[in-house]
Amino acid sequence: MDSELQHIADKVRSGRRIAAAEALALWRGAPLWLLGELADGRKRAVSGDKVYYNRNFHIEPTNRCVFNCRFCSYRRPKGDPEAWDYSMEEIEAIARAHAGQGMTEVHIVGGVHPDHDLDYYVEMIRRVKAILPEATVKAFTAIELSYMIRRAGLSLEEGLRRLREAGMEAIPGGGAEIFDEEIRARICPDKGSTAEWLAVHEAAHRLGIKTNATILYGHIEGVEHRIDHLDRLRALQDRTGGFNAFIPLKYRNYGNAMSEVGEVSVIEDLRMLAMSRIYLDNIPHVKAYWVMYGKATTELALAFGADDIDGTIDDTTKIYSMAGADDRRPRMTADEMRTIVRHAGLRAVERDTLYNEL
Ligand code: V47
Repeated sequence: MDSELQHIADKVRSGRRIAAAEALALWRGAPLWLLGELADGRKRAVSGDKVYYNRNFHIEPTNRCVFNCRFCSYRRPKGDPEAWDYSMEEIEAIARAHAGQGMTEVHIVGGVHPDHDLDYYVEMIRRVKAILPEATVKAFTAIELSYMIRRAGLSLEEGLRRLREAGMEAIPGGGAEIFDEEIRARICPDKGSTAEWLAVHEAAHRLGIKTNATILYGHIEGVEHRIDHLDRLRALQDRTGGFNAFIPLKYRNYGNAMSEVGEVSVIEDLRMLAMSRIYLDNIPHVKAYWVMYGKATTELALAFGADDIDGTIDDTTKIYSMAGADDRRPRMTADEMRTIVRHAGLRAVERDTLYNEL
């Protein structure tokens, strides 16, 4: 191994922060086993031999959306046979179908609907929370939030406060895609901007609302854009400390306007996961979202820095099945999740949304 790589590896092993240029050198020069060793070391320093999972389900109120992201396989225009737009009663019925089953989290995200206002979303959260008072509502991507709050003519803080009063206790990491403005303009030209995404999370953190972060990788971006994305998250986390988890999302190419772009390999997935753990020294959890990787790759991911595999899902999200994920009806029991963790030689721990151990 050359001396530059050796020096960077030693820095990571001793828990020191690496710079963006060092991360690029590591990415370009390090074999997979080295990234795995370094990421596993960082993971163990944070969470030992634990791997977290939770009991959750999703509500996706609509796949109509004012934005038209080229990577999205999910959006449908009004009137399309595959478009859905649930009424408040249908949303309540989904919540009711999951009551009394030990669910600790309801994850609500969907398209950015053209007609609904902030009051509608406040009411939605209130009704879901009334049915599942024991579950944490983790709701709306920063893009949805920015749109609904701006439309209401409120500041981000005012809007987030209203949603929190209704029962929104955490914010998921979607909508981040890729922060580099040029690449973002090519894959989702009309979507809410990088600055908007970061501003919503910063405002939430100021109010004490914990959030997650994602990256959409493996399309037309380069490694330097991935590192830049991680770097902007690390800088925000230095200021606020409000991110709980980072979730690298692999671009899937089925049924969207960028289908000619291939999908990256499992090796690339593991390198991305490891680099996320190594670079994000201030975000405690790195999630291998099993719905996106599939179960086999999720097991592998646990040797590359991930300490979380997300939840039971119960076939309630279509984002990935519509984009080509192997699992068309994603669902796992808590026992299956524990088995995956055991296969990786680690210890499964059930958590709630805020990583309290249950
Ligand atoms: O923002 C959309 C991604 C995200 C595709 O916070 C695609 O705990 C790949 O953010 N190929 C939404 N990805 C999902 C998400 C998420 C999932 C699980 C847990 C959490 C959390 C957050 O899905 C979107 C976008 O980046 N996405 N289309 C696609 N074709």
